[in-house]
Amino acid sequence: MDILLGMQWGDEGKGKVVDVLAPKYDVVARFQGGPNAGHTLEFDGKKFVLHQIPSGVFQEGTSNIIGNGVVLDIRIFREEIEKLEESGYSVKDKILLSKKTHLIIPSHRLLDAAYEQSKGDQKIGSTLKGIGPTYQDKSARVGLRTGDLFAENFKEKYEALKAKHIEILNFYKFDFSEQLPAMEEEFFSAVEYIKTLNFVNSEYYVNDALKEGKKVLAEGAQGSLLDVDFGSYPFVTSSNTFAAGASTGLGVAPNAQKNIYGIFKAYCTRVGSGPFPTELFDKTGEELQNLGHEFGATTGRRRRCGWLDLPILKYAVMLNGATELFMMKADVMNTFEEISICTEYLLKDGTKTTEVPYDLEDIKEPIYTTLKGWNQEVDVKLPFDQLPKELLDYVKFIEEYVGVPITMVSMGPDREETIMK
Ligand code: 2SA
Ligand code: MG
Repeated sequence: MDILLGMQWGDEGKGKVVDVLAPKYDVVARFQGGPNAGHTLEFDGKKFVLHQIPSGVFQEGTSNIIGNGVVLDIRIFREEIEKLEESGYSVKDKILLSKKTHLIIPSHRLLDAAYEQSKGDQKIGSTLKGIGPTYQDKSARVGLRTGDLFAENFKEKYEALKAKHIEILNFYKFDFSEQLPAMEEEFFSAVEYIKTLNFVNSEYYVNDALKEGKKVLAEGAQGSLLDVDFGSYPFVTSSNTFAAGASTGLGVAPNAQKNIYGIFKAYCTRVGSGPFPTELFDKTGEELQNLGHEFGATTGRRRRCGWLDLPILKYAVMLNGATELFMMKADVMNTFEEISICTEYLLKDGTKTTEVPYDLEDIKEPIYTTLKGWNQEVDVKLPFDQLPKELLDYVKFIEEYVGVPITMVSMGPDREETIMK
């Protein structure tokens, strides 16, 4: 099994890469996260944002799995499927669901909002999709799974969980009376719809596929710095976003992993709160934001922007065992005369380090190396080794620092704007 992961704070361009790679795979599987993800795919002049549907869905003959490690909002899921079907893409039959996937119920979303509200200026900047509360219930062993939808007493189980949530909402004095009924109506209508989809024992399905020699791609969501264990805790999401998450989120043993593709942007972005060492608050930051159209694909929020951070990239390479890297959105810096890269941190105690510290807030400032920009439009039809010298120098500098080859450079959102080594 191969795994594709984000090496930064999400939004590295994973959707585009899966779409480019998908023709090589028989199975594409999501293993963590949920509707907080926004994977953007562009082809034939059309743009699609997938939140819960795996990005292999536009390929003929590909099975797309929602793994046990995912948290699923069936209302959003249904809407996504129906929208694609209406635009003429038959996707319903290409999707397979695990019965062990946890359900995001309407009150999970309300809890997400209540928790964020209670945090004041310590907000995580959650997408408010109910991700945290759903994983919380999973760990607390009170959650509901898609397999429960078929139980005769599903309504009872649902009401019991909702009652617990309402107690907490009342504790936080969170007013939910207006929103909840409409959300529930949609939810129960989606329940009937979801039951008509294809359910499988996905751990058997994926392992059997591997045994038969089929190619499986695990599609990560968010990024390594949002991982609940290794990210900038507590400003993280609630799942394991790094490579090991693909094992727990699909039931595939660690020794079955082969290629691990690490996706990173030629610069950095972060949406939501939390530390971001190379964040730029100047004109360059604004330029990256504008030229890169850096807005959240799920919430529309403005993404914070900054220079590429190599200690972080190297940390992500280590945690994930990345075997190759894909550099995305290099075209955004086509007009830059100079490009800075962070290679080290100066800590508040006066020492320097190339390691990611326990608390990113301990960093006083990043130390940069400045390289010459390529400062030109790049012909996307060029072979890799004929790319502008400064762009190749940028690639080489990163490769030497992190010790893993960059085998693809993306120079635009379209499938065609992809240069492979
Ligand atoms: P949550 O909703 O509980 O998982 O939020 C916790 C933190 O994780 C961040 N997070 C993300 N960061 C980048 N991209 C994500 N997906 C969307 C996208 C985000 C959007 O593709 O653009 O549209 O805003 C994503 N999902 C979660 C989040 O900002 C919190 O910091
Ligand atoms: Mg995204």
